[in-house]
Order: sequence, then structure tokens, then C-alpha cells
Amino acid sequence: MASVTTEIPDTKPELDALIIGAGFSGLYQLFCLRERLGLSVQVLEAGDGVGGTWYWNRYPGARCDSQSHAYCYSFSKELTQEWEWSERYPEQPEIMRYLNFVADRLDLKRNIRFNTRVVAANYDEAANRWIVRTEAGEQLTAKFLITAVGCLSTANVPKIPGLESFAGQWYHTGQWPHEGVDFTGKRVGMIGTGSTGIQAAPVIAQTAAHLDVFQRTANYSVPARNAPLTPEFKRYIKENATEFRAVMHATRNGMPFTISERLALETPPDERENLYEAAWQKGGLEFRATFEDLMVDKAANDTAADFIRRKIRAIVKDPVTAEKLSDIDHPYATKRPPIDTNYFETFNRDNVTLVDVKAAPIECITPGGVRTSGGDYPLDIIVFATGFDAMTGPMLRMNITGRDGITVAEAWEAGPRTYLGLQIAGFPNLFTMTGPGSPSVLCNMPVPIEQHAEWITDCIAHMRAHGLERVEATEAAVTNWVEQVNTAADATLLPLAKSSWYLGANVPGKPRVFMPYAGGMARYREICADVAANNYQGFVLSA
Ligand code: NA7
Repeated sequence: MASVTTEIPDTKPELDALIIGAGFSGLYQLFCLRERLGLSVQVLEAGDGVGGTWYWNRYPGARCDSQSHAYCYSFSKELTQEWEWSERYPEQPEIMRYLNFVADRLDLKRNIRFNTRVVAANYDEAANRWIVRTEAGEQLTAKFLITAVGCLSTANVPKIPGLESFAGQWYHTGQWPHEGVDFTGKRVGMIGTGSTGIQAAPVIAQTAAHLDVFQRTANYSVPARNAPLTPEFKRYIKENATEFRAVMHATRNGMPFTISERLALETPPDERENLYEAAWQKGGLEFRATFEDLMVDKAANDTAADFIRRKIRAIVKDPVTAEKLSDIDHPYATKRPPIDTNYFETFNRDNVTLVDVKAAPIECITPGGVRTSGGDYPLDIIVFATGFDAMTGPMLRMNITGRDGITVAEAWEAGPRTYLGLQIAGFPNLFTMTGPGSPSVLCNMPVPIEQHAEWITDCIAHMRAHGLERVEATEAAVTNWVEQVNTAADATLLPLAKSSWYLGANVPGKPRVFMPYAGGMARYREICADVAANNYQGFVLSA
């Protein structure tokens, strides 16, 4: 175990709280602690602006899959009324404008240090302080440390032999150049067909000379049906903001729509088909809400999966390509379900080829392109849409050391272990936002983010009111919560997707543990409220 590092002298004033990350969660946590509790707070952010995940994910077609009127803060009537979204789903630049609007409107930037990457954080037990070190060698200390580092911020670039020899350019979608990439006249290869690849391919294909899409696992996707918002809808969402918030708080996924109470298997086939068709025409993640049993009953799920496969075959003209695109090995929505704008239609273009790398795997990258066991693909640009070391990656790379010198890597050796996704045993006064054990990525993210920030704020307020200095989850509470997270996942079909990043299966060597809490956001909110009402049951609070 690493020893606690305290030898570098303090150079900065004592802070009440340090927050790592200036995305959705860090910004709201800063606001809560500064404005509601009057704490001295500093946010440390690696990028040179706010935005978090959206600061880095600037790939072509980057757009949120939650509808814009739900993908925003809902705690402030003023923010809701003053901001106006332009499209049904917000595009990356618009989300950046929104977060900058919020940061400026709430005067948050004065407490954010940009271009500041955290490389280590150590808990000094004697002083009851977190000592945080930055890449530049600075050291800051605070009583509370809150990681607001996002779930999808550690890029997963597969270790394909020969990448260093590639004579062209390569990019990971999560580390996209701010100046953009010009694909005009280029032969482009895109590896990965998750939500990101499915958004990017249609846009890249518009300017590239040729696009090869390297598909390992075929994926379901439903049309997003993105469009500009009408003045009537803009007015409607403002007038009904309170009602939308209530729906988002009451539903499993924090979405602004409810899940039907109908069961797919108890609906006559003709009627079921009509309901799927209506949901397909409406578009978006709401397709998953067509029937209540889609995520818990494999036979019910098969009806949705079959519907989407038939749609793919109807859209894609070349029967061999259609077959490969619809040969999907997992139940619908057991991997994060993408939504798209013309993804399957893109394979009808003359300049787009689907390369099945399950049948003929990638062997290496050569100076000239990608070599599979089926042949060579000459390329000028490779785009890695290969996802992230999700949820645990951002925590593990910060070298966090808790009480008695234990590191997060050691505490999570067999998979992530948290209490409520909010704390790790052995790491007093460290709170984690939307990490493993939180409903997190199974939700429309601003909903769990607001809940976490408010819960953490209330906990710190409680401690101050009672003269308490330390809060730490017990090992027993963590063990119990890990069991509850497993039980919640096992009650659904989610674990059936064996290569899902929810399970950590996309990163070689990562423990296979279902990471987010699948019991639903509404239930989770109740559990957290009960814990607080029962004197923070499962936490040890001490003076
Ligand atoms: P995902 O969903 O993890 O998708 C990554 C894709 O990359 C997926 O199709 C993978 O295939 C593929 N992949 C990964 N490594 C390789 C290698 N070595 N060879 C071939 N193909 C590979 O990441 P996204 O960025 O699309 O989406 C992440 C989240 O962002 C998304 O879920 C939303 O929440 C927003 P596989 O399925 O593993 O066979």
C-alpha cells in the first residue's frame, strides 16, 4: 500500500471542499456548496473550459440522446425560463453554450481552475484533510473531496498492434481535436458501432471519399427524429417545466416520459406491431418504454428486437450488409440503446462499406491502413469510436489514497465497491458523483446529478449542524449495497449483454461487475432519503 504523502508544504489556503471536474455535476455541486452552505470551494478542471464529457466529445454528429428539455438542470426556475433549446436533441456545441450560460449566470467560473489536472489525492488522517496534487506540481487541501469526473471520460483506445506505424492520422472520438477534422477526399476507417459510431458514421460519410465501418458487434438503433423545436413546443416546455420535473423524478430512468404499463406478451400481435410502429415513427429512447416488460422478460424483449431487425433489413438495400447489421447477439437495450439519424441508410451510399470484424478480426494496423484476417483496408484516417473505460476509469487514474494508505485501485480490485455510489469505505469525506453503484448512466444524467449534489450538500450541512468532521461509509454498508446493485441488475435482462461496458467487458482485464444501480432512479432517491432520515445509516459520522 502507498504511504500518505504529506511532505510537500501547503501553498494554498485551506478550503472546505475541492471538486474535481467542471461538467454538469461539478458545476451544480459548486453552486450548492457555495450558495447554500457558504463553503469555500474550488473546482479543478483539466480542460480549459466547462463542459466535462461534452468538452472532450466533439466528434462529428455528437449529440445527446436525451431530449433537450430534459437534458438540463431543473433546480432553478430562472435557468429553465431563460434558456432556450433549438432542437429536439441538443448538439454538442449547444450543450457547451448551455453549460457556459449556467456557469456565467451563476457566477461559477471564479471558483474553477481550468487547465488543472489532478494526478493524486491523499487522505491525511491526522489532519482530516484531503491533499490533492495537480500535474503542475501544486498542492491543495480541503476537508471534503468530491469527484465529479464523469463516467465516460477515460478513452478506450484498443491496443491493436502497429498503430504507432500508421502513416495517416488517427483520433479517438472522446479526445477529438477542437479545430475539427476535415474528411474531404479521405479514405476513413471507423472502428466501433456503439452510440458514438452510430452518430458519427452518417456525418463522416457525407464528406469522406470512402468510409469503412468496422463492426465487431451489430447494434440496435432507433431513429432519433431530431428536428428544430417549434415555438409552440418551446412555450409548452416552459409552461410545464414543473410537471416535466415531477415526471423525471418519478420514472426509472429520469426521462420526461412514462413507461407504458402494457405488457408486450399480453398485447395481440397486430396491436403490438402498431404500437412499435408508432414508437418507431416518434423516435428516440422512448421506444424502450413501449411496453413495461421489455427489460425484464426475454420473450417480450424478443418482440422489440424482431421489430428492429425487420426495420434494418427493410432500410438496407444490400441483403448481405443488412444481414450483418441485423445479426445482433444481445437482447434490445441490454447494451446502451443508440438512437440515430440515418445510420442504417448510410450503408446505402456508394462510398460506405460495412466490414465485419467479428467474422474476419482486425489483425493489426499497417502504415497504410487496417489489416483484417480477410484483407487490407487502405486508409488515410482512422476514427476510434471504441468507447471508454467507463465509470471506474476516471476514478482509478487519479491515484486516490484513503485511510491507512489504501488506494481506490486496491479497494476495487475485484470490481467497484461503493455505498449508494456516493462513498467508498476507507475514504472518509470523499464523495463520488454518478460513479459505480449510482443509477448514473442508466438515467438521463442531470437527474441523478442533481440528486447526488443535493444529498451530499445536505449531508455536509447535517455534519456542520452537529459539529461532525468526518463521514465514512462502513464496509458492511458497502457490501450490502454491492449486493443490492447485483440483485437489481439480475432482476432485469441487462446482464445478458456479455460485451457491455456496463459490465466492464469492453476493457481487457477489467473485472466483470455490473456497475450502475438498475433499481431505478425513483427507488434510489427514496433509499438515499431514508438513509439520511435514519441518521445516515451505514455511514460513521464522527467529531
Ligand atoms: P461503446 O458503446 O463502448 O461502443 C464501442 C464500440 O467499439 C463497440 O461497437 C465495440 O464493439 C467497438 N470496439 C471496441 N474495441 C474494439 C476493437 N478492439 N475492435 C473492434 N471494435 C471494437 O462506446 P460509445 O462511445 O459508442 O458509447 C459510449 C456511451 O456514450 C454510450 O453508451 C452513451 O451512453 C454515450 P463491441 O460491442 O465491444 O464488440
